[in-house]
Amino acid sequence: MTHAIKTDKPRKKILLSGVFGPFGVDDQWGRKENIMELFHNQVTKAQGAASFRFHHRSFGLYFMAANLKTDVNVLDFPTRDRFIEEIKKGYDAIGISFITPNYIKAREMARLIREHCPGTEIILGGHGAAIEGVEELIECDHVVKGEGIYWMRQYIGQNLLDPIVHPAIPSTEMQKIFGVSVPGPTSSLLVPGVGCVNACSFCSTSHFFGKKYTSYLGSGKEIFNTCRQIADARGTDSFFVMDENFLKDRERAMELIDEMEKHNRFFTFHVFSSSEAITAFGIDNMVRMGISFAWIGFESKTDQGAFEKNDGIEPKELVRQLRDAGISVLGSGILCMDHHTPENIQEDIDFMIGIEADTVQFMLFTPLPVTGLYRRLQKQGLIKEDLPFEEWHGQKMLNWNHPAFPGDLAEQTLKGAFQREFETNSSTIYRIIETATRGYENIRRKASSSENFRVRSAQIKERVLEYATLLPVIKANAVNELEYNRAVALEERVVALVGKPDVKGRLMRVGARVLSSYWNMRLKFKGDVIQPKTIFTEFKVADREAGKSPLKIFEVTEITPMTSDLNKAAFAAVD
Ligand code: B12
Ligand code: SF4
Repeated sequence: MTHAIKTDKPRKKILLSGVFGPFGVDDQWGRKENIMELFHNQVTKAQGAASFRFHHRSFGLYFMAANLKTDVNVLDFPTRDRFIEEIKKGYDAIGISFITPNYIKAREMARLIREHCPGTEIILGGHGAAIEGVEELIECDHVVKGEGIYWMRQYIGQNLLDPIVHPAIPSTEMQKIFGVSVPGPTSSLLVPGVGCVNACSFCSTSHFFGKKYTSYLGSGKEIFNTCRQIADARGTDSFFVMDENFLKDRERAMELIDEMEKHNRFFTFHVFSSSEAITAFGIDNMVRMGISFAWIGFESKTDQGAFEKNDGIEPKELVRQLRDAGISVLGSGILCMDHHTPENIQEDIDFMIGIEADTVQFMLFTPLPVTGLYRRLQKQGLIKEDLPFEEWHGQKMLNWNHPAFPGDLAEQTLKGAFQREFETNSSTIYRIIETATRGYENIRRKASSSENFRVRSAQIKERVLEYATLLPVIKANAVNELEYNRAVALEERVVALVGKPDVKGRLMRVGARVLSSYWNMRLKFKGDVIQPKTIFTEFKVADREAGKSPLKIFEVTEITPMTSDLNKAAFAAVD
């Protein structure tokens, strides 16, 4: 079913598409747990109206499109009908990006392409491409198991060493809490690279990218220059960094701080990073870098030996120090690992609750194709080979036979963990305001030590003022008396710190109350499913040459040579 890559073809017209919606509903193509939202899917899902409701684009598609010198259209969040309409326009090749739980949608899309446009080549990419034997299971011409930009360049016959360009795109399309939109432009996306060298056995991204890191932005200077251009184009200095372990490359991170200090331009960042990388980098440096949010995998207390990254680290203390510095923490924990039983699992749930992060992600231990965990459980004959891939999303049932968690016990345990975390630690938004308040109380004392700390102190104060608008809404929607009392006390603390709200602040509070009442009605009568809007973007070579790109794209100033084996491996991924 597959053909070899040809590199000598003239320019091709290409469509890159994400899978079709609706998302997060039970139908023949998907499941209601498979929500197209990061927080509501797997983090704040138990928090009702207080849950964070954010939509993220399929970033990889825009990245590839921006880096190809050929006409590429990107179709994000289509409906099935919209996808059919688009493919009928005629393309030389259509790339489908999908993850494992969306396998059946990708298969249907490939079938539709063969039915409506038999001459079009089909390229499968994204994490779903790692499914064993996918080339036989889904109609296709190429399967890209790994990094996509260099593969696509080779596919269209483009020079692989052309500079990498970074598109200026928002990290989120919709960003609401209690039905209230977060004011101002949403943070911009920054993709410094893909993959992680730590290779934790369950980790899809590390294994998919060959347990290596492929950088697109290889130096702190490149990151700074890219940020500066994107920030000027989008009007926000805040970035969501899509990099599995951003602080792992300490040298690059330190150089970024130097560049910001040298140019007096102080961006802020939301990052993913592991405990050992954070500890090596240091919390003071995180403040200097402007990190306001860190996603950390603490995974498990009772199986610490399995995660070298957490060796010798005291999670609760690390979280306390980060929050004291105004850095919100998302702690991630895994449930239903091999050694868990209904009796001992509570110790890990209590551990994750006890670290007192701003928010917690609980995930079921889910072996996904290509990971070490998958291979181990496969050898042991434990993978549920007959469980449809739609169920392989880690938020309901286990995709492997765990003797201690039969039936729906895993699901019940997961639900209970989220609920207990919420009731014990209160809503995530309450905690984020508390972190900002704590951070400002502490960092302002260092404000006179350098220009960087002065700016960071002012930025954290801004956050306190902005988020505190939601305190009356938090009180009105408190999950229990504990949260109500905490919100009252925090409001007093905020007033003592930054003063009473001015007229604008008071009006914003009234507005937030009105919007949240409307939001509660919406949830009650219409349910909580929100579909992302279809986004269609044309990247035309002629437009780009005339400086009229639909999205501003920026050439990274220095080219990162394509030296890693991983990049080379990407080209060997067909046939
Ligand atoms: C952003 C994100 C989301 C967004 C989705 C946005 C969207 N529009 O699809 C949200 C938050 C909604 C989301 C939800 C879910 N996600 Co998600 N998500 C991510 C995340 C954090 C980043 C993806 C990203 O943009 N990376 C940066 C870009 C540049 O990389 P990339 O997408 O991998 O693309 C590169 C290559 O894969 C390749 N490529 C990708 N597509 C294509 C297509 C073609 C044609 C080609 C040639 C190449 C190619 O080229 C790109 C450049 O190198 C990843 C983890 C990660 N760090 O990657 C998880 C991840 C992709 N998600 C995952 C999962 C499981 C889910 C959920 C089921 C929730 C969950 N339980 O975790 C839901 C499913 C939602 C749904 N209905 O589909 C898994 C997939 C596992 C797997 N093996 O399939 C990942 C890997 C997380 C993990 N470690 O488990 N997710
Ligand atoms: S540290 Fe995080 S990103 Fe890196 S391999 Fe482990 S789980 Fe994956």
